[in-house]
Amino acid sequence: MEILIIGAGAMGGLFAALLAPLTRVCLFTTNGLHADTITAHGILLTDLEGKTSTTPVRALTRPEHYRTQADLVLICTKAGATDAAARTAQTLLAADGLVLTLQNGLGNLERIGAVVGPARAAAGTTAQAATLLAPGHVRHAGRGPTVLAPAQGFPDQLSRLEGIAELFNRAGLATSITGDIDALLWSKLIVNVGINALTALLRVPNGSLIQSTECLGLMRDAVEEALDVARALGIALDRGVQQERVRQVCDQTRHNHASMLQDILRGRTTEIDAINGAVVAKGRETGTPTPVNLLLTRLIKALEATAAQRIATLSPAGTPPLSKETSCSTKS
Ligand code: KPL
Repeated sequence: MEILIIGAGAMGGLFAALLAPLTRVCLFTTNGLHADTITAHGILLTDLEGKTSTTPVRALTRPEHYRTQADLVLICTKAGATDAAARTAQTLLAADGLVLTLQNGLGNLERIGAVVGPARAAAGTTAQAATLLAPGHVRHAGRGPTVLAPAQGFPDQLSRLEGIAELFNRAGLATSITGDIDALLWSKLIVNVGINALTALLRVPNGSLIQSTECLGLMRDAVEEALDVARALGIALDRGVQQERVRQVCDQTRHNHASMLQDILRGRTTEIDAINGAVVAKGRETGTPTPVNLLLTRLIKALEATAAQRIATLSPAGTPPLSKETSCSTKS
């Protein structure tokens, strides 16, 4: 199987390093430094036991340098790069090939399907945890299940997904298949709704969210709203099970810095629109109130907008006096 992985971040790098010994794998990234480092030195993987190994993988930054056609395009980019990744996939995918998104958030599958054709786009979720330590250097931070699902209305994708799942399993990526794509994507969304924005705003690891009643309450409220929206859309998810799952993920990934926190710390645009913002948008469509998710979305957008002015520490001379332009006066 000829696999093209788009996105050379932590997850793209992990899948590439584990799949490349079994089949032909090429990485596509728009980041020249990442591509050059991977082409020159391969992917350096620090495994769960702390041992390192290097896997040779070809990396490209330009679609025209891919001289073959992919049977599978795996999209592992941030949600903000989905449209560009779908356009790249469209030019490099074999006629009978499949694009599989493993991205966070809602809307990726639809956007990819709009470019490559809905019959050629499927989705999955993964609970593998990985951190990008440096260009081409990935730390495998935790094992978790990967689940794949055919897109609604395209059950014939199933046989190809079975072949992909078999390959992933041989690579040590425990993978199964479900027929319920909505429940799959929403139950992953709900985890991200509860954890990502709050950890980014509070600048804490995932585990901190379950250590105070204040955090637990905010997390529960955001998740409860997302469950209201899922119910309004006819997606059957058990409230108790979902709430408990978010709590468990916080516990199991207690030292992890969620991807949105990492984006904020790197001054990057986050996936807020595809996560809490998507809950707000679907809430509007279904007439379901989502005030907590709206506030979280607005706060993250405000964080993004003020990244350059962030105050990290109190200046040694103390707080500077307000200048005339910045001081506020109240006139009666
Ligand atoms: O998917 C994640 C993310 O960081 O995006 C979780 C599950 C919250 C793990 O950190």
